Amino acid sequence: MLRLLRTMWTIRAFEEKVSELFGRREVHGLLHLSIGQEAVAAGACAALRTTDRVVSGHRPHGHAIAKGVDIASLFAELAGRETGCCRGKGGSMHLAAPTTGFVTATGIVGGNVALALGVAFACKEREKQEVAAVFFGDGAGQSGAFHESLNIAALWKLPLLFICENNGYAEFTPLSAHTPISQLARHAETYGIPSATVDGNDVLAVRTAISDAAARARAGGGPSFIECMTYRLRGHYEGDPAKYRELSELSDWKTKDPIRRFAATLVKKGTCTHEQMRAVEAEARASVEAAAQKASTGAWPSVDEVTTLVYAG
Ligand SMILES: Cc1ncc(C[n+]2csc(CCOP(=O)(O)OP(=O)(O)O)c2C)c(N)n1
Repeated sequence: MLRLLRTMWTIRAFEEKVSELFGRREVHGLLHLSIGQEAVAAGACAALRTTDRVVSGHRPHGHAIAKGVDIASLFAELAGRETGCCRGKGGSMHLAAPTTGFVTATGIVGGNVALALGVAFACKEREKQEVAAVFFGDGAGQSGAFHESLNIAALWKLPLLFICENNGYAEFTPLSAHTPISQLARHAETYGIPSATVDGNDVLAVRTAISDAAARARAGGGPSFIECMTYRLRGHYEGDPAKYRELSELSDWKTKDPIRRFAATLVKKGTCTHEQMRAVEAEARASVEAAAQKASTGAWPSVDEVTTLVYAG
């Protein structure tokens, strides 16, 4: 329980620090924070093994942290330093750390689902009971790649977990304006894929749903679709004034903050004390500060680096 809480606090502290560094122009590029959605990343990755593979999208920090990617290498990546997990060439939307099982993130909305299909195919071919999981938003659910991937994953019984973070918006467009389907999990039914819609702000509900899906995939049962209902407490990108949503909606979701809610439940149940809760938050914040400090001393890439590992068509 404390580990789940620590993961969520680490993600929150990391993104708050990133926001601060962005304000100081020490972190560059377009930033999409997942503050408010931490329970999905923490709950899902807690149900996966190190050898399982994760693919993420344009809002990937939480998924990378929960999958065990070194935080200092993430800070360095966002700052464009050579010590970054992609030598500073990927930035926020293109993180990768394959040794942790975090295969990649990509800014191509929906494209990540098709990439994960390939990863799941490789997992099946290797016959080591590994599973692949892909995180995507409700907006990605309207892409052709998403539907093609559901079809092939079902047809070939691939060990792929479709994890939809339904936060009610695609950029500035509410769900009701981009699809007539209110629950994306219903798409899974069409392809005969088992699905569940869970409270994405309840870390234990997410973990249980992903554990069940992963067990099914390992046993040869093919893909599953888990829709996690959640909300981003920040704008679509850092700096987004978010005028497209009511303040009352935001304040309502703040009362469902996944971290504070989980901490309160643990104290209420007597699983831990208020002091232990505060200590977990303090430890997470200290580790994030130390990682940011370490990253800030990383070397900048040499000029030669500019042309390595870069493909231009
Ligand atoms: C193929 C493609 N089309 C459009 C965009 C621009 N874009 C970036 S984020 C986004 C919305 C994604 O919404 P959703 O999938 O719900 O994820 P969320 O931002 O809510 O996490 C869009 C359309 C893109 N990056 N890639």
